[in-house]
Amino acid sequence: TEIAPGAVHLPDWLDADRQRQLLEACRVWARPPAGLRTVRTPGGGTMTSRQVCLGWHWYPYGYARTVVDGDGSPVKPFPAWLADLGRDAVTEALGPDAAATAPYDIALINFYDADARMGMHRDSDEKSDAPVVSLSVGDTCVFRFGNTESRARPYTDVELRSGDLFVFGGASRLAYHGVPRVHAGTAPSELGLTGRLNVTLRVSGF
Ligand code: MD5
Ligand code: FE
Repeated sequence: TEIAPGAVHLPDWLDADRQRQLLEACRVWARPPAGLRTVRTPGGGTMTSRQVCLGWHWYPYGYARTVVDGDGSPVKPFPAWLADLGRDAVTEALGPDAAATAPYDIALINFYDADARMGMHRDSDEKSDAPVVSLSVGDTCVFRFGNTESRARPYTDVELRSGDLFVFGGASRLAYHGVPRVHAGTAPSELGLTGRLNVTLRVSGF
């Protein structure tokens, strides 16, 4: 389903086995060093999702090769199979021309518990304008897709469920977006996950 130009939602894109595999990989990546951390913003705020990065480390607001705002460790490597997954996702959602970018080399992985939210923001710290690939596992959330002008209306609320793929390219790449709520207890029970996991794949352009 095209939600806006360049913004395509493919429900149930990862089958149960691939959701389990992605979750298991995230559990390993979450371990220290350079594991799951709480992100603090320059204004003194705290993000309510917790994050781990692969390839490049994101901090508010830039990228580094070490966990500059955490334990200082080198960032974990970005595996080749995630680059393949990113390219396959863009090919299916937007076609081969959109997928002909530099290889995917960043993963930002956010864990949301029942109370976590993500405020309206734009992803503008990457130098490449390649589409962002979003994969969801676990609890269903409300994803708010906004406009490129401001955090305010108009926006469209979409439910993202376990296994869903969302690709944000073209005119939607710099749209404001956020996660106003997570529906606790909606994860497929066989995953054994309390909360929501979102994996975003990006091209740095660095
Ligand atoms: C999430 N994560 O559901 C979302 C999915 C993040 C983040 O926002 O920064 O980790 S990715 C949503 C996204 C990325 C790039 C562009 C747009 C949406 N967009 O144009 O709406 O945890
Ligand atoms: Fe974002």
